[in-house]
Amino acid sequence: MFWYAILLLFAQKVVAEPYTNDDLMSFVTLPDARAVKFDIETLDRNRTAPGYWFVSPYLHIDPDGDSSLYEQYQTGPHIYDEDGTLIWTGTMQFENRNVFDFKAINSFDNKTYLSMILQYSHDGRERGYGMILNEKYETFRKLPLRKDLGVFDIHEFNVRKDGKSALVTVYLSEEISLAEFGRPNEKTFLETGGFAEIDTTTAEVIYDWRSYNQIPLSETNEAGDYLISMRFTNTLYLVSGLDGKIMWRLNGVNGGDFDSDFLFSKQHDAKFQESSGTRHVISFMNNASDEEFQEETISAAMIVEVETGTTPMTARVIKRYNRPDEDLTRLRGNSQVLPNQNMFVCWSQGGYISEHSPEGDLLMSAKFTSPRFSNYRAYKFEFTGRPTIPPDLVSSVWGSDETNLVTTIWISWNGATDVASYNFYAQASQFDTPVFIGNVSKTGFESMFMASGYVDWVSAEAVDHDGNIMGTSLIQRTQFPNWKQVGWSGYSDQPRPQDPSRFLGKGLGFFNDKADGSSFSSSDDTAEAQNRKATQTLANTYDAIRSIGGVFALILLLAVMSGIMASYLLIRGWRVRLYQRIPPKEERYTEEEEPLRPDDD
Ligand SMILES: *[C@@H]1O[C@H](CO)[C@@H](O)[C@H](O)[C@H]1NC(C)=O
Ligand SMILES: *[C@@H]1O[C@H](CO)[C@@H](O)[C@H](O)[C@H]1NC(C)=O
Ligand SMILES: *[C@@H]1O[C@H](CO)[C@@H](O)[C@H](O)[C@H]1NC(C)=O
Ligand SMILES: CC(=O)N[C@H]1CO[C@H](CO)[C@@H](O)[C@@H]1O
Repeated sequence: MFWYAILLLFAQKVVAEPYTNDDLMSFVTLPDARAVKFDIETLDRNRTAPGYWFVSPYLHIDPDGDSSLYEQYQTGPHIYDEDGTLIWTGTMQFENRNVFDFKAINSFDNKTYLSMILQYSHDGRERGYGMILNEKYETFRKLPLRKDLGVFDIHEFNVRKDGKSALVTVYLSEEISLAEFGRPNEKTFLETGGFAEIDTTTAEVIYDWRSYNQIPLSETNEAGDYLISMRFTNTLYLVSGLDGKIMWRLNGVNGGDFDSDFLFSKQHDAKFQESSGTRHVISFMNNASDEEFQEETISAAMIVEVETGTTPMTARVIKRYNRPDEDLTRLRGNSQVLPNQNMFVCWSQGGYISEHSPEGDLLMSAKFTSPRFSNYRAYKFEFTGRPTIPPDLVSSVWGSDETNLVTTIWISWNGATDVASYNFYAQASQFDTPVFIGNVSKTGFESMFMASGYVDWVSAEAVDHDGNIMGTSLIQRTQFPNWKQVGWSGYSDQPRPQDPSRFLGKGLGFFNDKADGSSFSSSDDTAEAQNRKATQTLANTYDAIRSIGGVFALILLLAVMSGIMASYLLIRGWRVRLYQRIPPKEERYTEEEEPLRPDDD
């Protein structure tokens, strides 16, 4: 009995701390994807650099095994704007696989591409790839690592400026003899690190360097030498591109080869910022701690200047950007000097990122609302995304009788940057002309439009800031509930979709989330005026509560809406059930089947 009580207590404690899922965004238009939310703590819009955040949240650093439980996709490459609004999720494209070092690159034909490391698969069937995507999010290069170099390491996939080659880190288990330790007949396995330079067209290995150490990062300078950062020796090395010999050491066990005014430890992401003759400017992340030890109390992004032409050689710290919450980043992380000289830093755990002015002012800090996810590296880049897939649209209708039917349309366009607004159309049938039923500004990753009445064969256009049509959705049927179950009490057994052109003419109206009512036909008859007033109130209310977000807002909106409707329509027994049903693939119509021509009338 006693043990039973203890057990019960324990069970209750476990139950009392459940995982919630409101730390993830969800979308009507992309039901299979969830995206981490950002909690933005600091944002000085006037001084942050232009650009989007490039992040790749992961749950565990090693791939998770397969599960037969249904699970929405959550990890992989993502792009956000600086308000934390999702721009692109690649989680479905990369099947929830872990992705690392996701960034934008300008190494090919003057266009911006995306590069990343696709981690090896859990079942071992794939050994990982260096991926390069174009601005349509299509695969441009998929580069395997030569078999004898093991799996594609997650630390670095660095496409060189000319686009011809890329630097990758390599981890290998090598069997070595213990002869030099006085045991000539014994052998052991040693985990060794190194790097390889691979051809970005053929994946051929151009250069390959090994050490008996563990190497997180590398990059080369103009002289063709390689900068190596070893976190377990707290040292940066310059390795000759000619013979692989170590030319100098910065920091480390014996203090290195420099007269230096700073120390660092467990560093990550060392990069040449400038390199000319004997002077090098190097940025890196000084995390000052690892899982076991800590040497300082605060991690920092550092920029240091190294002079190799003097005797002794000198190393001076130029800038140091402390972690804003004054905590330690014990693993991973990176720093990026932005074109305007701001410093962008990823402190890794919990997706913590920050941006700093060159003077060291904190301009932005944000982290995932979810403590469950982390992010190895984050970057900020300007980018134009033009997906080939059309915008995703979902339309559904509800109501309790003919007087209060409402069609709700959800729209998103995964990866499209610069969308300003959406135009919506409905048709009387598959063969009728699309009729413009209204427009909304893009409000987030996903936008919503509501039309009074029951419209079907719905489609939308994405419009840019200059009014150009950027893309058109497929035509979707409006989903409807089981009318009996939601308490339908209209004249007919069940409602039928209305002809949107006749509809507009009669002034029954559609409403816009813009309060100017610009999409209404101008007639001064009283019913229309009343209708406009009502829908305008509704639109204003919708605007006001939109920022609250989520289901709560929707419920509130429904409550307000029923009040308004009751005031000018004869309402009997308003009973609304919110429902969503996503059409299975075969219910969707292809553009070839359904040419969509916007009607300007
Ligand atoms: C940002 O810039 C705008 C326009 O230059 C200015 O009106 C505003 O006061 C600035 N805000 C801050 C916080 O500096
Ligand atoms: C890239 O742009 C520059 C300047 O606009 C131009 O001179 C060059 O030919 C372009 N290169 C390619 C490959 O399009
Ligand atoms: C909707 O379209 C009208 C007419 O083209 C335009 O004046 C208005 O700005 C648009 N509204 C939005 C939110 O795009
Ligand atoms: C192991 C090691 O080098 N730790 C150093 C970390 O960095 C701080 C200063 O940046 C030094 O005080 C530690 O000795």
